[in-house]
Amino acid sequence: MSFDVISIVGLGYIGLPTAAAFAARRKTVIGVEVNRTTVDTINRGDVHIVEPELDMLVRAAVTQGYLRATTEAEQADAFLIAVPTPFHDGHKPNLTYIEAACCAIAPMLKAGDLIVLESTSPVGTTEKVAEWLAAVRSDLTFPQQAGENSDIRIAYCPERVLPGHVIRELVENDRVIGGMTARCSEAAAELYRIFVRGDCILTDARTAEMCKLTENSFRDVNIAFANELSIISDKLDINVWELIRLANRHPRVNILQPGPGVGGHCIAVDPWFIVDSAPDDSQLIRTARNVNDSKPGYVIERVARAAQRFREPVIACFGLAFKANIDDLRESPAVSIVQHLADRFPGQVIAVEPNIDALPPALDGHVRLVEAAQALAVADIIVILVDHVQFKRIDPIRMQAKVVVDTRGVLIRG
Ligand code: SAJ
Repeated sequence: MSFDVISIVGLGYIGLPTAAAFAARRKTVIGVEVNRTTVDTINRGDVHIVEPELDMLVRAAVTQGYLRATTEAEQADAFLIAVPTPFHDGHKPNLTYIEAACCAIAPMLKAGDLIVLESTSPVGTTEKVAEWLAAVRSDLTFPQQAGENSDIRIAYCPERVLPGHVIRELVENDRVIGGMTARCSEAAAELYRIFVRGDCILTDARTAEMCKLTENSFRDVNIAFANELSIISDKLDINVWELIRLANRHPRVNILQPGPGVGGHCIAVDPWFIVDSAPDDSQLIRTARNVNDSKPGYVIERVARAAQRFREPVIACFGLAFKANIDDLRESPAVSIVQHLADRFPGQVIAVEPNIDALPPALDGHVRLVEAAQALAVADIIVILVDHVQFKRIDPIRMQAKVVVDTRGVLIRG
């Protein structure tokens, strides 16, 4: 198969780096994006998201004419869907963005085209994609109708890249590729081999969908275990960081780190897709989600207890991002903790976040954003919410006279 023109639908955290990766291999890439401002930004050679090296790659791709963004789908040889899959109330997966992407590309399809879904999705979504497309294009055959001989090939291939390392991981990570038929898998593998240096491992669509959900649920359950240990250790007067370090010296134990809760748009969301598919059988996965979601409340209560010792303490919160060394505040447990503390202790909460210049709307007007030195000078209580490298460099002596609630073990782990 030859993929001369590749269309990426959704130019977000995954779609844009993927588009840039194909363009870097001198493929003509058409990015389809509903947000006009994003389209204009990319067509100027700029980027709308922060990710190391992405700006350089996009600028080169656009100026050399390999990448172009548009709001309307156009014909291509392969379509890659990378749109969000959030959940509705009650943790029900919301597939409306995927359905809209299918509606947009269906009129452009021709025999021989390949469609790959990358969005994290509940099991069975790839089959739905095939149904949505077939409903619009009765003139073409699809894998559920014609098997290996279908005009259109459809596969699922989850992204697995870690924010902050996207460009490297996009190329180096192995890819799990689940076609609706073996030919669909082969076609998708050929597409990814254009830039992927890791292995492309073939399976069926449902297994590939579940594989993505399993990876993130595994991490969530492991973090929940660490978070539960941290609460138990507080009660038993044990240092949880030392405890985990020692337990991990066992050759078959590898516990992750506790924190103030689990943030981001993947680990805190994806396990719910499994729970929704098999509610009666997902007890451990559901419990892990609840344990991690309850951790911010536990931290807030710890700070409130510490505050009882003071008349009007200044509470300095170190870190707002959802994890270390990034500027991403979305679904950040740190933001939610600071917001609750600011409600409870109005005028007394300050925040330090070296990776941003302005506070998010949820905190603006309620909290002051200050430099670390100022916070260290005025704070009575220090709450460490993110293990940014800048915080690890602070001399612990500067916190000695303060009450410190260290949710990330920064002072212990260094
Ligand atoms: N966290 C802890 N303790 C830990 C590790 C993480 O509390 O030991 C917290 C972080 O602080 C953060 C949250 O968990 O709030 C998630 O961070 P993360 O680094 O575990 O994961 P993400 O959301 O940045 O990226 C994950 C990755 N999945 C796995 O490692 C299995 C990434 O490979 C996926 O591509 C990504 O989800 C995704 O897009 O699904």
